[in-house]
Amino acid sequence: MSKPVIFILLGPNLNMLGIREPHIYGHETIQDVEAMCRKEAATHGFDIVFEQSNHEGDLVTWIQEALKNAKGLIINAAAYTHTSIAIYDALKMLENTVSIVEVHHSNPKEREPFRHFSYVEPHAFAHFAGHGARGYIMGLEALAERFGADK
Ligand code: CA2
Repeated sequence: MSKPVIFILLGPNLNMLGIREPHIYGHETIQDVEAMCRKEAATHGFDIVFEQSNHEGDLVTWIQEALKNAKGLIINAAAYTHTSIAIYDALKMLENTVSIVEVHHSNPKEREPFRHFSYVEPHAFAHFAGHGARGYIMGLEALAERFGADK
């Protein structure tokens, strides 16, 4: 039987992880994050698609692809979390089909007021914020637990 596919999508500026502002976003680079996710995914028998883009449309396209191919989707939409109706609409299409987890390295709710609202939040069954790169691992664990409960 084929392995469940999990999309892990990262939004704008997260390609700079580990290079700038490590006190906010942690010391791991995006390559480190991908390697951590691949290792964790393997322990749960998941295949992962790991993507980062600085462009809103790329994220929308990958969310649409997840509808065809994925069982779970972990998303850190970065600044688009707080602005993107396009991402809100795309995630809405996954409702009842793909399980969504929202991840943030920092905790946006404890930062500037403009970060307090999330267009991703209503679509996600689990949220991990303020745990740095470990948030993605927590997301994979949450998906594994959810799918285990499906059996
Ligand atoms: O805490 C998070 O993960 C955020 O999604 C990060 C976004 C921010 O707009 C959200 O409010 C919270 C910003 C991503 C910026 O990424 C950088 C990474 C390294 C260095 C500089 C920026």
